[in-house]
Amino acid sequence: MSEYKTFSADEAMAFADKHSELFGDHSKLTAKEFGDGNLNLVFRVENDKGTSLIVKQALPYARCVGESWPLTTDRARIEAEVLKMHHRFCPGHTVEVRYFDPVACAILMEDLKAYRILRTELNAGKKFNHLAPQMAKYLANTLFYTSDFVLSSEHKKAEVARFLNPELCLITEDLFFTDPYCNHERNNIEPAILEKAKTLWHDEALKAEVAALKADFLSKPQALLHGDLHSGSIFIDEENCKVIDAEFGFYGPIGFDVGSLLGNLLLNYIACPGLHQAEDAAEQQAYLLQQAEQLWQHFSQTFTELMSRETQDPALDNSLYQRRFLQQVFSDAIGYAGCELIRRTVGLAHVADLDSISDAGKRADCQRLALKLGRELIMQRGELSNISQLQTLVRYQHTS
Ligand code: SR1
Ligand code: MG
Repeated sequence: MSEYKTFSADEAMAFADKHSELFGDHSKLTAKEFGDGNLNLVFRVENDKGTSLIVKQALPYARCVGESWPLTTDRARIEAEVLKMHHRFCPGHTVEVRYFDPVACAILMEDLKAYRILRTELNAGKKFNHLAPQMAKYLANTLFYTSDFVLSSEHKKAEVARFLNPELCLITEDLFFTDPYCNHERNNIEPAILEKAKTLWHDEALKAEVAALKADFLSKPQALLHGDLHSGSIFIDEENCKVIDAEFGFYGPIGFDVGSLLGNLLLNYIACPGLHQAEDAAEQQAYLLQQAEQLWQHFSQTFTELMSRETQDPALDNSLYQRRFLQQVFSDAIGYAGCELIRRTVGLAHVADLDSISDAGKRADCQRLALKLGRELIMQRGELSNISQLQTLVRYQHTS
C-alpha cells in the first residue's frame, strides 16, 4: 500500500502527468516548486508549449514555522472539497480542481499563471473595477447555496461534519481572537508600536467584543466558508478574479468570509500613505473605499434576491427574518474585518501591505492606525447600520 511522501519536483511532474490528459508528450515536461505561502508545497508542471497545471501538496507541518508545528495533511481534502463545492456554485470565480489524491494529500488544479496575486497588485497601486462585483457574486453564491436556506436539515448536518477542520480552525481561533490580546510568544510586534499593542492586552471592553466574535466563529455554522479570504487568496487579471487556497474552509459565520475580504481592502487603504506618493495614495484610498462599498452592496443585493427566490425551508422564507439575518451578517463582517486589521498588525502572520512600507516612521503610523481602526470596527459593529456609515468611520480615523 502506498503512503504519504513529500513530492520532489520530478514526483510532482509524474503525478500531474498521470492524472491529466492535458500534456500529451510527457518527455517534454518540467516542474518547479515556487510556493511562498505559509503552509504547503506548490509546483508548476509545464510542457514545452506552455500548457501548465499546479500541484499543491500539504506538508505535515506549517511551512512558515517548520517541523516543530505539525499540521494535519487532511487539510488538502478540505481544500479540494471546498473548492469543488464553491466551483459548483460560482465556477467563474473559483479555481478549478482537476484531481485530488487523498494518500499524497495533493491537488492537481488549474494554473492561473496569466493572473496576478491581488495583494501584490493593490500594493503596486493597481485598480480593478471588476474586483468588488465579482467577489460579491462569489461570496453570495457560495455562502447562500451551502446554507440552511437551501440545504435540508439532515444534509446540512452531514456537510458540517464533513468539513469540521478542527486543526486549521484552531489556528484561526488562536491567531485571530486570542494571541493579539495577550503577550503571546507567537506575536510579531515591531518595537515602535509595542506600547500601543500592549493596550490591547488590557482593554477589557474590546476583549469582551472579541470574545463574542470568537464564540460565533466557534458555534455559528451558517455556511461553507472559504475560511481565509485575504487578498493573497485571490488571483486577478484585467477582466476576472478567481479564488484559491481554501484549506481553512469549514461551516462558520457568513460574516467571517465577507469581513476577511473587507478587512484586507481596509488594510491596503491604511497602508496607502506608506506605499504611495500623497496624490496617488488619496486616489487609491478612494478606489478602495468604493470597492468596499460595492462589495457589500452587490453581496447584500444578490444574497437578498437568492433568499427571496430560492429559500427551501418554509420557516426561513420570511422577508422580515431575512432582512434581520443580513443586518447581522453586516455587523459580524465589520467585527471580523476589525479582527483582521489587528491580527495582521501584531499577530504571527503579517501582510506585505504594511510590512513592505520602507519608511519606519510611516510604517509605525500605519500600524497604529490599523490597531485603532480595528478596535473601532469591533466596538461599533452593532451601531453601524449601512456601508456608508462604515466609509465615514474609516475616513475620519486618525492616529492619536
Ligand atoms: C500558520 S498559518 C498563518 C496564516 O496563514 C494563512 O494564510 C492564514 O491566514 C493563517 O492565519
Ligand atoms: Mg493560504
